[in-house]
Amino acid sequence: MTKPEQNKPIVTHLYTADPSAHVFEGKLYIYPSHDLEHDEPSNDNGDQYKMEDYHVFSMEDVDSEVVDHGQVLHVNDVPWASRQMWAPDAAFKNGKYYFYFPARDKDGIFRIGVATGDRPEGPFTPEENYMEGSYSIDPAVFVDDDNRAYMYVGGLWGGQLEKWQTGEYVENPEEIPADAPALGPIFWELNEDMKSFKEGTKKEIAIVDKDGNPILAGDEERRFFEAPWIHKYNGKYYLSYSTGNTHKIAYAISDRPDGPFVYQGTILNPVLGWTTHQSIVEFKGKWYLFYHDASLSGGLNHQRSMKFTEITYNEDGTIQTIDPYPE
Ligand code: FUB
Repeated sequence: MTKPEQNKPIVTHLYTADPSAHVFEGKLYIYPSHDLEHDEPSNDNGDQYKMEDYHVFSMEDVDSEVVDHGQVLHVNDVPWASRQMWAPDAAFKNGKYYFYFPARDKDGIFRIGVATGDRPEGPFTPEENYMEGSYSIDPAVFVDDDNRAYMYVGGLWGGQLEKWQTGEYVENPEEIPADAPALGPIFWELNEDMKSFKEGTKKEIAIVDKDGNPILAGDEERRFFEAPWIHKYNGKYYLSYSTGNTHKIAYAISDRPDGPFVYQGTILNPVLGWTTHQSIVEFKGKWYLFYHDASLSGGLNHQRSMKFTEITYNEDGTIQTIDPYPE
């Protein structure tokens, strides 16, 4: 057990990444990826992220011990999955907890799976098949104030999002021109069962600038790459995401859960390590950013550690940019 400190790894006995934090039953629950230790080479396809299972963590308060609830799901428990259990999320609705996770199916295509449990810390029982129609990575599920639930997914490169532009999987798609709109995350409303998509709700989320023009594919400082996350603040929907190869956590705001979202700026400056991935949660009247970096492993991209820090809103609802390494 570890006592957490802001901007420091909060778990040191395992490598953890992509933390999705939620408040359930008055406690903070964190659903991260579990990075494995190995020294195989890295590539742009993300083959170095070879994760096989998930642990769930909880905190009674931001300065109380982080409890590891142990392994809640292993790839061998999931009939349709073959490898690479990447960034997960969880949701609560109608008395049940749902654990969402991406993994490659037996054909090597990333899909989104769901597992159900009665407790936030699991155990979770996976469905036989992946969610019908699902693809790509980094599921984030947002249950709105009116109890409607939405899923956002997507990641470029290893996350395969660009392979689905035609609606079908294309192994070697044409490169998207730099002056074309960037790909956005994919949105669906979930059915009441929380395991399937509501027909006719699928949509690519648009991220636009303040004049309403789409952020372009060549605008790598601002365009969506992976790690979509939605939170709601003062009635507005905030979409945060990683810009990937420019290593920022950026955000955009909308009046609607399905956008368009207007780009605002950077929440988190680049961290040590190639990837960056966040969640944002309100807990006991304060707002926190959960994120990861590779400092505990001395900079190994695939051996990351989750951290958190408080975030500050300006009066106009914008978020102050965070330096991950304050003096
Ligand atoms: O952890 C594997 C992948 O790295 C995640 O799915 C991405 O968001 C990136 O953090």
